[in-house]
Amino acid sequence: MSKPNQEIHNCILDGDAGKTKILAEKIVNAGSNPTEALQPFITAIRHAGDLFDQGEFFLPQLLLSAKAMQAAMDVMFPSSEGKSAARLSRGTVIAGTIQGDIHEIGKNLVCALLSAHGFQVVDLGADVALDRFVQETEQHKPDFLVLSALLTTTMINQKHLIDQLNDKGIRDGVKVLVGGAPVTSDWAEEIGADGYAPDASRAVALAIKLLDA
Ligand code: B12
Repeated sequence: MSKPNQEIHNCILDGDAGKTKILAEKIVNAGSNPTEALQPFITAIRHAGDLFDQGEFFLPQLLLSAKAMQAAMDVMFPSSEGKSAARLSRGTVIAGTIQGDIHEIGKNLVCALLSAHGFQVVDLGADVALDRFVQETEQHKPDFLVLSALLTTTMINQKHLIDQLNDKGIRDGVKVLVGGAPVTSDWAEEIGADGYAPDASRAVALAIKLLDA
């Protein structure tokens, strides 16, 4: 691992949001592509998850690492609210992490990239109740629903939501994209989603492809 990447890794694992922010600012000021430059941060936060899994990291440490990760994202992908209103919207998106699940770093990244590519994104946040997704879909009729799940126990709520959209007769009016670490293309097919992508860049490519289809 090169030195700057090692520094990033250490800052995330130490949960040092202040230092992580400074590193992210340096990257932005150097004019690097933020999507590519974020990769070592993603590797580091996943490593924190592995350490947690192995019992070498406890929840408060994981939480600090997550805060440091979010600090980097805030610098590298500043909110594009307002900016997107000024330009032609490519399509409308309602996004959120599914009920029962508080992970939102990946979802935030997907939202940031969609927004950067001209989609108008309404981010409902994390642990979003299924009823809320249904209400927002009925009211705003978005082109896409972007549903994130990071827990094997909450993935099932992606299916429950699609079932509810079907019951309400509004499923055909919206394209449902699913993702998150435990989600696969097989799962997407099994629950009747319109698509799955393994990362934020491919989520954008998928949304563009589906709009053009
Ligand atoms: C950070 C983190 C946390 C943070 C979250 C902070 C936050 N604000 O988001 C905190 C500390 C709060 C946390 C809590 C918990 N966590 Co946690 N956490 C993680 C960790 C380390 C990283 C997740 C992350 O941010 N990854 C980086 C982002 C960039 O990647 P991503 O989320 O996968 O997103 C990318 C893609 O998946 C995709 N994507 C994401 N969403 C979508 C949506 C669509 C539509 C598309 C197309 C694509 C897409 O694009 C993203 C960008 O490229 C993972 C480990 C891991 N390997 O994933 C564990 C992990 C997910 N957590 C885990 C667990 C168990 C928990 C807790 C239950 C712990 C506990 N005992 O309380 C709680 C959850 C409580 C709850 N009800 O939700 C387990 C899950 C195990 C399982 N089988 O389900 C993991 C895998 C850790 C582990 N190895 O044990 N966690």
